[in-house]
Amino acid sequence: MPIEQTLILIKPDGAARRLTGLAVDRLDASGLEMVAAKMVSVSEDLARKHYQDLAGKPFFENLIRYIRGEFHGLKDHRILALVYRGEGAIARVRQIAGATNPEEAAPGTIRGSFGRVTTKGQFENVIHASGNAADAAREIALWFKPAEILPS
Ligand code: IDP
Ligand code: MG
Repeated sequence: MPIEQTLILIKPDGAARRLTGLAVDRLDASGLEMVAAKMVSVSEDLARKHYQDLAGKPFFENLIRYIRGEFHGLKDHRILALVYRGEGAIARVRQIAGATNPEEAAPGTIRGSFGRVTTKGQFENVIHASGNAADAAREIALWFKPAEILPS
């Protein structure tokens, strides 16, 4: 298994429901290493770049509002961004996170335990985790400067 880095965001529903510590606890328990962390004010531009591959999906505009905390009253649109590093980190964090749709996420995963689909159909799935190596590289470069990530 190669050493990988992956981007994690604690989404606004996770922050609002005080699940940040719990998510970090599960990530730490995996043995992967936290190598970057900061609070980020999510601009419209950053949100759209982060989710650029989903532009055109019917849920896209709500997704941009969601990640900016507009449904959860986040002050200054701030969310916690993290980079974890370790063997097979991308797939392992995806497994800890669970499936995209919280109703389909396995019990015991973060999304399976704590996510929900609102009555309006909005997925509230607590965390973002990079989907593959290409996404991870692009997303980490988007959210972090190289100097903000601990060297290996
Ligand atoms: P992922 O977060 O598991 O990688 P993606 O397909 O990359 O899933 O979608 C990014 C985010 O867009 C999801 O985490 C979720 O917040 C939202 N999303 C994806 N599919 C749907 C949908 O069918 N309805 C509502 N929101 C969705
Ligand atoms: Mg994705």
